[in-house]
Amino acid sequence: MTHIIERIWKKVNQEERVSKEETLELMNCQEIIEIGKIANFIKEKKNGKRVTYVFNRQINPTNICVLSCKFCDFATKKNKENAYAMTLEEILSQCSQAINEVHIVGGLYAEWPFEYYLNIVKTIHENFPQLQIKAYTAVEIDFFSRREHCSIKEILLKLKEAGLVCLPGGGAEVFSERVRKALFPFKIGANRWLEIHQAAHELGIRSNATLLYGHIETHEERIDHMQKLRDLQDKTKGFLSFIPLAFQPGKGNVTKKQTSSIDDLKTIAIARIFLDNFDHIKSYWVTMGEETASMALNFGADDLDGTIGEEKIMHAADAKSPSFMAKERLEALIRSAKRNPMERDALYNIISEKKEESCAF
Ligand code: V47
Repeated sequence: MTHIIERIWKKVNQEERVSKEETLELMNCQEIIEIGKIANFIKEKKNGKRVTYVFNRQINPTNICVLSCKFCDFATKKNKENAYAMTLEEILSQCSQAINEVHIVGGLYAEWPFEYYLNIVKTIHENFPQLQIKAYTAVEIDFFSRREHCSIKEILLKLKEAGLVCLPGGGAEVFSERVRKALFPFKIGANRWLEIHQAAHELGIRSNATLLYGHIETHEERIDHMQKLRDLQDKTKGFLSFIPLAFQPGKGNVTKKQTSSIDDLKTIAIARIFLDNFDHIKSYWVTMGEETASMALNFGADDLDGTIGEEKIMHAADAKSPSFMAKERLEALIRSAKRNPMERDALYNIISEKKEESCAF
């Protein structure tokens, strides 16, 4: 066992915080199984053998976007053949009583006033009051606030009143000015993203956080990103989960290479070790693929998102995974990792406990 693994085991056993420098050393260490064991130890201490999943539907109301981020194959312009903008009726037709969460995220469409984005939340909430609405990334919230000339707090309060329960974690990409300038120069940077999530937490709106990795970022930039999230979580305790998103190369404008399973598992495990104040680490099968996503449940992840309905963002970038998953398939993937599947809602409340054969692993 290398020195760094021994040091991390010691710290974890003594419930001491792991530093950025140690985490970087871990990221460069080849002992992937040992790293996984440490992460799994932490995961089991936090939430035992259970792995949650959500019966949800992703809705992307439009792909028309004022931004032109170099890495994004989903966004387009109004005059393009693939451009679409959904009516409220079309959006409603994607909702149903059966699901527990809708996850709404889309382009920044200049022709839609904030009122329309607000109405999406209001209309869903009025028609499906039991359905939890997770909507709009910090990038969209910033767009609304600038166009409406009102504060982030006012925008968030209106959305909350309309029925929004939490914010998704998108738009964070990687908190590096170097990467922002190269890949998404017109999108908000780290400080604004963090300011918006802090404002949400202060209003009692929980949120998630993502990291887009596997493009041009360095290991150090990945850890810096997690450090900023850990610092904010210390202040607010408002984050629900952390979701590493493996980059899908799509048209190949940024890189032609897909991350390896080893990199995916290491990133999940390191997130579990470093983000000691996050309750949940999500394994996102859309970007990692089913097999790696299931393996990640033994590398520190405690949640497998979700049934989804029809995933569009990663599939615009040619993701090889399916675009939706049946509940039964999700449960089977969780069981194949020798974990106990439990359905949750958007806020991670357990909906039903599936007490099948308990898993000794
Ligand atoms: O912000 C865009 C990313 C995000 C690509 O909060 C890409 O529960 C990989 O944030 N390859 C949107 N990623 C999706 C997102 C999300 C997903 C699942 C759950 C939650 C949650 C949030 O997708 C964007 C961007 O970082 N993205 N293009 C791509 N080619």
